[in-house]
Amino acid sequence: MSKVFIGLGSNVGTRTAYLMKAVQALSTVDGIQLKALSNVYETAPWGDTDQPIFLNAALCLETDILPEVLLKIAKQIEHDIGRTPTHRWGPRQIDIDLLFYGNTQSRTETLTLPHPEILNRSFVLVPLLNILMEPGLKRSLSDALDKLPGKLPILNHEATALFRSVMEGS
Ligand code: PH2
Ligand code: MG
Ligand code: MG
Repeated sequence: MSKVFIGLGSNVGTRTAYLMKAVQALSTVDGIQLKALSNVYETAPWGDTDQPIFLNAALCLETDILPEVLLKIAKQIEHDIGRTPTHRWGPRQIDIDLLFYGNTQSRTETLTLPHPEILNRSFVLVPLLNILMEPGLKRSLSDALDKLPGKLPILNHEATALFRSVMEGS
């Protein structure tokens, strides 16, 4: 089994509900076991800054499903939840990104692992640091976070409680 870390984001509509739907959908895929859910944060839009504030979170799962297949599953879930296409870095109902897939390092046309932008984005680093257990990696990600400019993600208590309730009874 590989340990996989996934980043979630939403900045359109019922943001918390979209994040929860993504967790629900991923965790009910055959061969996926949900292991951990991060807190949920309000984050300033990055890239295209002229768009609504995001909610971002991260999760950890275990699976034997291969990375490219998992990516397809994630894209299908985005579609099923109702993601409508916009421009690059534009607003979205739900974004499901593969951050780490075990220790896999790979680069294909569709997928780069680990995700190439992890160290540049506080909206990825902060939730990821919530659920990462590996001390060496935690330290390098914290160091990267310390060097980033801009506002830090802000914990959203209400969204976090709702989001984490998806794991109860599973
Ligand atoms: N996703 C993007 C572009 N910009 N900004 C924040 N704060 N959070 C995101 O998830 C995000 C973004 C493209 O994936
Ligand atoms: Mg993304
Ligand atoms: Mg994406």
